[in-house]
Amino acid sequence: MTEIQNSNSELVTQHYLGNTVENRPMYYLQISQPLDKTKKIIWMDCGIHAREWIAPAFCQWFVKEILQNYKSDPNISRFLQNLDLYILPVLNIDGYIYSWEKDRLWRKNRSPYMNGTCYGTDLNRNFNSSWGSIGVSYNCSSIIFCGSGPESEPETKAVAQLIEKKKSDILCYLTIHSYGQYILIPYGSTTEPASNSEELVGDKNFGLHKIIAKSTGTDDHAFLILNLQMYVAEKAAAALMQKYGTSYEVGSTSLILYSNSGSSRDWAHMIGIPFSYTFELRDKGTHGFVLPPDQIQPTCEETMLAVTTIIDYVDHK
Ligand code: ING
Ligand code: ZN
Repeated sequence: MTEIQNSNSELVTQHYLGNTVENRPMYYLQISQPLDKTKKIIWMDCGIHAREWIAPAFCQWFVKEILQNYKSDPNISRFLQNLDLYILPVLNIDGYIYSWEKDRLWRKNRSPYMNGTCYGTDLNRNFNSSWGSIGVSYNCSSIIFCGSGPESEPETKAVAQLIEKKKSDILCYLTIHSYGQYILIPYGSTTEPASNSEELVGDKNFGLHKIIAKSTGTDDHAFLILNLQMYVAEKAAAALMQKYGTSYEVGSTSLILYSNSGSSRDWAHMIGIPFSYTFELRDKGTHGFVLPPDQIQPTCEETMLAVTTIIDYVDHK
């Protein structure tokens, strides 16, 4: 990350975020052009779950693509005029390293519990969104252990503090996982539609992608709000499919999969970030977390189309 910053200093700044349980420093990259103007923010984190290796690979690919093409690609240069990109390539660094060195299928972070007799909190159950209520375990040996309280883990806290501080500028929160080929919208913790965001009111006359007005909170608006996040996700899935024919399913987490609480996606939307998505990258279970190397690049290429589609729509605000 330091190398990327040093060789692209007109565009990239590396920022410290906090330390992991095992005291490794966490950094994110800010991509801004020009560097000194305040703009709206797109946040993307990868690797909250250790074994989902294709996710950090995608964050790296994304940064590489932006740096390589921001001058020549009119699309990228246009959205960079209005938006800054904040990229956290590996959220769960300790777990990621553990999955390389000790246990390929490790998921959680590496915090010791019960006097070091069990390890790891599921960081995607540790956020302060209906924490501990559904789709979690209080047993520290479970892979969905939610921790001792909301934000009990330093990795969660580091991310939550930054997002909280910047939330009025963040238009879109993206969190990248594998696997299953889904684009998931809030909420995971309730089947109620995500309808609490004023900024998401769409107008049918503008084809639902223009964000034009403040919500009056009527049911009619709620309908439009729900469908705007869906609409953008559908566009993203369609763009992704153009590349290699890979098909993605789009929907609310609790409706199309299963319920969970304490996810970063739910939390980000709950604190007011208008667009919040979880990506579940390839595949659909043939190889699962152990995606063969020859699928890394095609997965990154197609996902790039989905993510830039979302950024484009959000930018049309
Ligand atoms: N999936 C996410 C998880 O934390 C999720 C997101 C939640 C998907 C609930 C479906 C239902 O479980 C993975 N793969 O980590
Ligand atoms: Zn995951």
